[in-house]
Amino acid sequence: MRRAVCPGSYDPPTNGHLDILERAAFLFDEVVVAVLVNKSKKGLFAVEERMELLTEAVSHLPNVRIDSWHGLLVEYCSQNDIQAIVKGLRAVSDFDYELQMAQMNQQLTGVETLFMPTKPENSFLSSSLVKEVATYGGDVRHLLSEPVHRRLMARLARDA
Ligand code: COD
Repeated sequence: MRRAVCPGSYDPPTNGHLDILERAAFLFDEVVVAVLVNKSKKGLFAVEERMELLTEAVSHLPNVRIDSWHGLLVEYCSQNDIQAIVKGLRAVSDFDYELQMAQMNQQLTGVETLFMPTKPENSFLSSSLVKEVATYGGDVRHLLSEPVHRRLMARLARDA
């Protein structure tokens, strides 16, 4: 079985993430979406909440499941018999950081990373910018699934 992982913070999942997950699901027998902790980012949603949002967002993809992990990504791959890491690339700035991680991960256990170019309409889209724009009252409805948008608005209203 060809199994891949799409790791990320997913805080929250955007339409850019979802596009990569759909395309990975087409290429692999099974795709695991792993919510990991990026220590350089402060989270808005708890890991469990992000998993709920992702579960709803990929309900139309039968070969995709959601998981979480606190630790090294390569360790997760080894423990779950995962042969490939799939990452979305938006711009050259993504590439610098992602290449470094891909090479480190390859060097650690031999696991390969495959890069998938984002669709042009999603190339500016990040969870961080969506949160920032929404915090200042900007409309981000078209950048998120309806349930994610609803939960984001509720969370920002609660924290205001
Ligand atoms: N279009 C296409 N792809 C996108 C878009 C978009 N609009 N937005 C994001 N993506 C891609 C990102 O490029 C990334 O590949 C993935 O989706 C997830 O993005 P984020 O922002 O949700 O997640 P990140 O970048 O914070 O995730 C980083 C990890 C958590 C994966 C990383 O820190 C990690 O592997 N941590 C675990 C600890 C570890 O193993 N560290 C050593 C690394 S060498």
